[in-house]
Amino acid sequence: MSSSTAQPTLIRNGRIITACDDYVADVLMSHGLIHTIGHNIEVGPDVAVVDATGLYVLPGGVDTHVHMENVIGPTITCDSFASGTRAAAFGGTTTVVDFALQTATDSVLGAIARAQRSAEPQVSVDYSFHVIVTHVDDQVLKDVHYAMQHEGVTSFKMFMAYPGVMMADDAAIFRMLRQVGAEGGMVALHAENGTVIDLLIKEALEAGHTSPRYHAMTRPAIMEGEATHRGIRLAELAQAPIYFVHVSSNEALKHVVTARAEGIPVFAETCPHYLLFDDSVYNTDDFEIAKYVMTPPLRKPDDQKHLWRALRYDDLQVIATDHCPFCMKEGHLGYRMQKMRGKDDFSLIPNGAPGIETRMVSLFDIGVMQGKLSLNRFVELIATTPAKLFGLFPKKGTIAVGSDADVVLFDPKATQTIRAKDLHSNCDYTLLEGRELRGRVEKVFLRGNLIVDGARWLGREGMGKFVPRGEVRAF
Ligand code: DUC
Ligand code: ZN
Ligand code: ZN
Repeated sequence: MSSSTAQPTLIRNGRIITACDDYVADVLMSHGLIHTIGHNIEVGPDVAVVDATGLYVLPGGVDTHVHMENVIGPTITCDSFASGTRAAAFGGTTTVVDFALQTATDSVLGAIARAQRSAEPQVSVDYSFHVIVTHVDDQVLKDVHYAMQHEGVTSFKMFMAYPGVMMADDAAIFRMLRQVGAEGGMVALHAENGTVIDLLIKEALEAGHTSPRYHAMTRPAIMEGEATHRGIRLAELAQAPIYFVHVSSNEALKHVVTARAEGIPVFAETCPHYLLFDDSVYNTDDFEIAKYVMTPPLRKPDDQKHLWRALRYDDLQVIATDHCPFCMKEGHLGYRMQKMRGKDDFSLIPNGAPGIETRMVSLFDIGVMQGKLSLNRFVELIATTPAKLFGLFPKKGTIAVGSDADVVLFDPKATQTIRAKDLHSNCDYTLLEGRELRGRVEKVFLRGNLIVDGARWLGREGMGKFVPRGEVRAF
């Protein structure tokens, strides 16, 4: 099944919601693209017709922060590109941007090639990569130039945390910002003061504090704030746009807000878990809370209040999942020593949690249904702006004539109870176990191909296409 062989399909009478539109119309999809939008479109018998009365017609979600088969320290995220992208599709996401890791022995271009080899035969939604750059020299900058000009990879992630593993120093980050910004791309930063955090971890362990709650206590929000401020100043000097991944706290956010008010092109995402949960989950020594060991950790209810405000008023522009799944159960699907690796030492728990399949529905429930986000803003945050910031728009992220026919039919009246056993990730838990949510993804089209139909999987491994990306569209 390829985009050109998908049967033309007419979606009849749905309520089309984009970042700026809200109206009832028909959508004709043909040759993988949105062909026509109008009223009472007439079609012949060769066109499949889907009645979408009472349903929302949304652009396929764009999730620009996911980790499939990512080697993180001594372990690997438990979703393959196959399981992770299938889960994405069931959650209404039709484009993902994963990561290609530059290792000490690998070049930037080698990292892209390696990630491509793993992803290509397996993915069932469209995809791209940010390259994680861990060291910078003249050759790396040449490769970055080549990747941007010839490989359609226009974003790069760098870490201010994890010294000795992923952390890049300020000069390296500055060099990348200067070059990538000048060429129209984006540097995404993980902002935490890594060396101070490592000291706090060492001191906690020396004091005999081994339980997962110390993960949160050794990664204080003020160190997220410090690094965010430093990253902004580096971007300002480099005259480059900058994007902060997984903003969790007001300590970080307040620097983003100030910088934006000063006219500095600073952009930022938060993730559903920072809106759904707070740090009260860490008030126990039970190892079960290793489920919530992600970086940054969950913060206070007051931080959530600030995140919601920023989402409404555009100080945060994206909600991405940071889907970074590790199993709790030893041996689940053959995965050994994932979260259990840190049973006696919280610093060994791999950092991350699943979430790729529940982003759209959980944000519809806690955002739209609870009156915190308009429908248009919801679409903007999960599809349109991530597509713009990472060079995918208008091919992805909206419903418009000529855009890819990536379309979700969403039932706003349905309810569902989330259970890990019903989800499609390899992960053996969901943070939302037992939670009742309003809204449900009913059908998902990828370039006009129906890949999800209720509980039925109609997609195919390898049908996802690599999407060469263009320049950042920040304004
Ligand atoms: N940062 C991420 O973005 N993902 C997983 C772990 C981390 O520290
Ligand atoms: Zn990170
Ligand atoms: Zn991540």
